[in-house]
Amino acid sequence: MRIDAVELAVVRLPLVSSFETSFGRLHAREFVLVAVRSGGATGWGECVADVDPYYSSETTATSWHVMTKYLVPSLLGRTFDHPREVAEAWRQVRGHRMAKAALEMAAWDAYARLEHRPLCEVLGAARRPIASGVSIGIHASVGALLEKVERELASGYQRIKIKIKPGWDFAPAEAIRERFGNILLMVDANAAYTLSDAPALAALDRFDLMMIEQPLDYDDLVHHARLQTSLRTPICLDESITGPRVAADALDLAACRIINIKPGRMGGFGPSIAVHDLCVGRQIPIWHGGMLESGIGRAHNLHLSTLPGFTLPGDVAASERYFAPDLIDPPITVNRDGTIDVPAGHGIGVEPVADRVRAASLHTEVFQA
Ligand code: OSB
Ligand code: MG
Repeated sequence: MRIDAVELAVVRLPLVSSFETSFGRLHAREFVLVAVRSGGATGWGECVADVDPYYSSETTATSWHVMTKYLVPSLLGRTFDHPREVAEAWRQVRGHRMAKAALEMAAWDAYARLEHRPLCEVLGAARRPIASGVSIGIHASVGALLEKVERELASGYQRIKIKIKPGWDFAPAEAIRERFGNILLMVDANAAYTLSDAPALAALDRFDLMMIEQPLDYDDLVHHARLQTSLRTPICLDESITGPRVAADALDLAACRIINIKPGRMGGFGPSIAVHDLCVGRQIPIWHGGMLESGIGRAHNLHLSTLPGFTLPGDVAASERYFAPDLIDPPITVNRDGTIDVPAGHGIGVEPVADRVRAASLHTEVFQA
């Protein structure tokens, strides 16, 4: 495939309801939408970096800067046999994995469309229904949280994840267990604790949580390993796992027992498949995380989730939980049994609605080979 042109747009989409984590409250997503043109096909990508450098050091502005100044110029006019070779073009650029992932994933979509195949097949798997859970933000009261959990369970979602932080952990977990019994339940701290909080985290053991996600700092494998020795609940790492080497280190150190894969966090599908394969080889359960993506990123996530190692429900929920309307039409919906269908068709199987992209765009730029 030859990269003929790349179009970038900074798109702003308000969220249906604000989303609060231990690092702040989000009211909208503002991200770089990528179109890679190759031989008459267009592949789409969505950069998961946020406006603020809280989940990750990358931001919408840094992703724009690195894409326009370094990554796009090194792709234009180049020919690749396969999208897994694309990352080779920017080997010199350190970090900026979310920026790289948006372009790499758009290249995979373009390639799959040129081959007239669904993306999941090109990734090495086959279409299957994807088990879906939901990620529920920090609420103003336990009562409001319980109402939200009730609505999500009624929609069919297979597991509930709640965001926690010091002071919002034991009481919400206890209340959910009391009210909803033996549902699949987990918590995500987004790095809000330190090792000195080990007793408060061990107190959560009695709730039989599936896992506690990223309790400690994003770059702190050693303390996670220490913490895991004092917890019965498995630790799952999210922020910490930036690629296959860190994943192997984390497993060697026993810093986690479960890994969350987000292709944006790791630099694209290439490194995500490598982490998937590593975890399958070591019998480590994995699941697909989410970054409040529009339907474009959501479709990418569903295709990757078809790989056989993704055995736990993912944060891959329906469009209507996030945006009204989504950038794509028809939206992604959840089935009564809490699964989501991988979009049919070639590539990711969905297209953004041009008028909606135009209306949501703050800034666009076209780069021709
Ligand atoms: O830690 O998994 C996370 C959203 C933004 C940034 C980080 C995270 C999240 C979520 C939401 O938990 C997942 C989703 O519903 O897309
Ligand atoms: Mg997380």
